[in-house]
Amino acid sequence: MKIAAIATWILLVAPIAAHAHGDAVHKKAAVDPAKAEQQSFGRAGNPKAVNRTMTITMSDTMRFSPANLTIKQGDTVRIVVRNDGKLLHEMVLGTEEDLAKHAELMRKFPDMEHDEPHMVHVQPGRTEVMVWQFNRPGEFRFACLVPGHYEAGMTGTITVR
Ligand SMILES: [Cu+2]
Repeated sequence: MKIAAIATWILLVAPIAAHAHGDAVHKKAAVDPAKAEQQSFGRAGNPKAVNRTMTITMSDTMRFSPANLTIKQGDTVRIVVRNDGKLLHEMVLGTEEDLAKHAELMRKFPDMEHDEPHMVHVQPGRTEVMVWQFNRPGEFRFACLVPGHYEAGMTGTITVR
């Protein structure tokens, strides 16, 4: 079961991650919104269509602030993610199930690198931005998947309605 999950990860996600690494992390805005992959929790947003900006801070107490977001369905949100800590943190959007699986992989492969439109890795003292369109209603999550952080409770909720 676990091996199958890893095999699935390697087959489906690794090529995408490798491809994404061809671009610099800071080029997230270069995602063509028309070709953005639809996820259950939304899709990469068009930076020109942003109608809301939110700032989320991350700290070494393993918390996001704010940790609970409510978003109107259809909004394209510029999410400004600031790392106030001294450790690397990241913000990854997803469903609870996606994030739990991903966290498990990160524990097994701590050096695994990945970059996709629904995540930002933020060095200490830095700020990164992602643009996401929440075009599907539901209850979603975000989390920091640096090994140990998710387990320490570094998660938040997103309600889209
Ligand atoms: Cu973290």
